[in-house]
Amino acid sequence: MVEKSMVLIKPDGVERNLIGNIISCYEDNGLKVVQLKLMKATREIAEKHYSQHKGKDFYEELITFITRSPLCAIILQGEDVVEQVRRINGATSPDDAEEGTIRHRYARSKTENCVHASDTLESAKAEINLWFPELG
Ligand code: 3AN
Repeated sequence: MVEKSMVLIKPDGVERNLIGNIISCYEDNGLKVVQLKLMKATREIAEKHYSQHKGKDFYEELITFITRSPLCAIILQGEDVVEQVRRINGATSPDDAEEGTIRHRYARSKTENCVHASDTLESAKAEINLWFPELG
């Protein structure tokens, strides 16, 4: 089924001029960019996005990181897009990410790992509403 997923190229990826390379990884796998914008996340949106991590020891570091400079919010569309994007991104930590994945190539740590992607279709819908409220 053709579905949509939400991707963030995080501040580290934008700062290091990796937007083009990262988007190519998705497009080369047949996924289509259907929405894209550069924006600086407010603390409010960052806290909503990472609400399931509130209270964890890395939470403040994560919020500071994701709000420090502009990120690129993208909606990708394609067959089994949620699963595909997570495979293309690779594991959260660059030490665990499989060769050929975005995080294996570009991530520097568990926090500065270049990309975020929705983990289920349900979270994709919620994240699209959060990051692209103007589409509602
Ligand atoms: P993923 O983005 O691979 O789905 P999640 O949802 O478990 O990973 O975690 C969300 C984000 O929180 C990760 N992308 C990463 O930036 C950060 N994170 C997760 N675990 C850690 C950790 N142990 N230390 C630092 N940051 C973490």
